[in-house]
Amino acid sequence: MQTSVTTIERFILDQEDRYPEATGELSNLLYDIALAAKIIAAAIRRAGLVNILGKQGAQNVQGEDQQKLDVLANETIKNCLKHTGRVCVMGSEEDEDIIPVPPESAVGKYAVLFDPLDGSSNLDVNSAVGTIFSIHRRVSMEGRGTAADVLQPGCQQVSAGYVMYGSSTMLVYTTGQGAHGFTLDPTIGEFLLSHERIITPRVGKYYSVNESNFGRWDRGVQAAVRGLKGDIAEGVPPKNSRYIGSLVADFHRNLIAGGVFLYPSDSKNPDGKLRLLYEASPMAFIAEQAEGSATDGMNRILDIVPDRLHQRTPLVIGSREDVGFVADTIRRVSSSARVSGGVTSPAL
Ligand code: P6P
Repeated sequence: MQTSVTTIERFILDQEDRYPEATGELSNLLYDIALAAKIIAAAIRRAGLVNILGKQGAQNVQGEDQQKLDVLANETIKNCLKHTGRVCVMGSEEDEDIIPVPPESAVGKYAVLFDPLDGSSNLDVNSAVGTIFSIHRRVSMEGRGTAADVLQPGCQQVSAGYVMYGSSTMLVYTTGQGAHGFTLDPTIGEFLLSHERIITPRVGKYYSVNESNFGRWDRGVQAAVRGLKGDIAEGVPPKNSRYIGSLVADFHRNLIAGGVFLYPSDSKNPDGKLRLLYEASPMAFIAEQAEGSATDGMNRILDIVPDRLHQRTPLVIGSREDVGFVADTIRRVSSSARVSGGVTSPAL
């Protein structure tokens, strides 16, 4: 039980003190993001009362119906970051192109990518939604940031995190010194340390996947999911199914309790549905910092070199041994198909 009271600001400063060369810019950038999270949380908490639920009446770059809160969250994050002088460029799920820093603002050394409100289709049914962010150090030498500053592999992230707007509002982040969770105390408007150095169980209780896609998966994925629930001899001890349809909520439950989340590629989404830069990569950084792991089914997410801002990827993430089981099963089925000259395409 946490007894001492540590705000996220104090925690970030204490972590920064370990690096004499730290300038404080990253710490201040994390404060900026925490501020945006408080503003978004307040809007979500009263959304049902001020007619802010529902569709914006427009579609985002992904072709998805924008919720009013999607737009609010996106604008809030941009407005909290663009004038600080800590950012050189931003990328958002809601914006087709990279977002330059306004000409009147100073330019900083960080590139920030974010999914401002992931799972927002759950808002109208009061289910958990989240914000996901990823921070890179710029690679361009001067001036306004460029696409190169955001198109970096996940292993180059300097920080990543998410905010879960659930029964309580939690912010979980890492700067490569472990994954740490803070719970918002709305009575004082502070994120307080509640989960220091999160370690996810090596074997999880849950598996999380949208099984309605089963017929569209290749045979390796089908075998892996059947193995996770104990349907096949080569399986693992059967796990319980939990799937909310909100990446942040499904990931957070599995991070704390142990489990594996899968969004595989399928015949409808051949590259997977989730986005690499502002969903898979930041969550993979956190998972690995919590002694878990994250792959695209076979390969480490953090090693993938992106070439497009909204690039998608299959994702298998969570408890290390469960993620490994999925990869081993996919390899086993693929190799036996090669030997028999069979196919691994969807069985149906
Ligand atoms: P499906 C939400 O739209 C999202 O991007 C993730 O938060 C979530 O994990 C996934 O899509 C759910 O997708 O196809 O199962 O509804």
